Amino acid sequence: MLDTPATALRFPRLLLTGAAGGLGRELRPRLQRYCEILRLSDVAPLVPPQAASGEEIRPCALEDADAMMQLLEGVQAVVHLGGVSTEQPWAPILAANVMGMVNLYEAARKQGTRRIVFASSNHVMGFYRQDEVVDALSPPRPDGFYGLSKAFGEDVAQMYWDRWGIETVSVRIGSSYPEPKDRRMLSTWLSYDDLERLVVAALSAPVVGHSIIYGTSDNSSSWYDNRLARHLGYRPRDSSDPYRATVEARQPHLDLQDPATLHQGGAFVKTAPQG
Ligand code: NAI
Ligand code: 15L
Repeated sequence: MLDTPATALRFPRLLLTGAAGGLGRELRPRLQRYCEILRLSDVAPLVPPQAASGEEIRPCALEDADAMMQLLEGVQAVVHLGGVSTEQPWAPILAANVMGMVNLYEAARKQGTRRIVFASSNHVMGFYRQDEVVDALSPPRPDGFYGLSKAFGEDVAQMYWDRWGIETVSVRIGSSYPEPKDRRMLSTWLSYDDLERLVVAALSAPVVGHSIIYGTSDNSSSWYDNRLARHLGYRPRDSSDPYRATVEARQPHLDLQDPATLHQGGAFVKTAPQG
């Protein structure tokens, strides 16, 4: 949690989807400072399950269009974390990440919601090699059904900006955990404090249209060029660098014949459940 709020921003009602998940649980207490009412939603039970002061809890499945329409009522902005977050068979990805995105944006359009922060993923770009640098204009190269669904989600965001003026920041999150777990995450790591800084920057920048930004901390090694997202004003303050020696000692040898070592998506490039 940041010592002081990153901005004076305060929405009357902000919706957080995926509130029961790893990042949702982390952002739940952090986002309360940026709104009068934080509406929390997920299909899974929240932890803790009861609403604190200034919170509303609205369980909802992303693929349920009617329920999503109700969920967006009275909401000015959304932090959309909900959905399948790993490589899975197509059916659950189709429901949560494909149908769910269209349901979210249709509801936003009809309920007058103006801005969405979409938790996209580095796996939109997973088949780029680790010796390549990508930016917001590089063509997507998804590494599986999951990455494909996030690429679709970004297209949904673009279409709703072009046709309906709903603003989105698609954040291609790297790896957001308490600390980097392996050599790859030295390049993809996003601390929780920087996650908060990035989400708040995405919510508070005056003009975003549909912007794409890579969500990482200020890591010395990186495959991402965020120069096209400078208007968001995101300044990471953490870095994977202090963890480098420990992580390298834990994983001293890399198999350069392994597609997971060569590609930005890591193990996701070879994890592809079918069906
Ligand atoms: P998570 O899997 O812990 O949380 C996702 C939440 O979405 C879960 O609580 C789940 O119950 C909910 N959900 C799944 N299907 C649903 C459905 N059909 N209807 C309603 N809710 C549903 O994932 P995590 O780590 O918290 O990530 C949050 C978001 O950020 C996800 O969209 C993920 O794809 C994205 N992301 C996360 C990264 C990370 O490093 N944690 C990296 C890149 C992207
Ligand atoms: C993601 O998109 C996943 O949601 C998360 O579980 C991590 O695996 C992350 O990417 C990553 O690439 O490390």
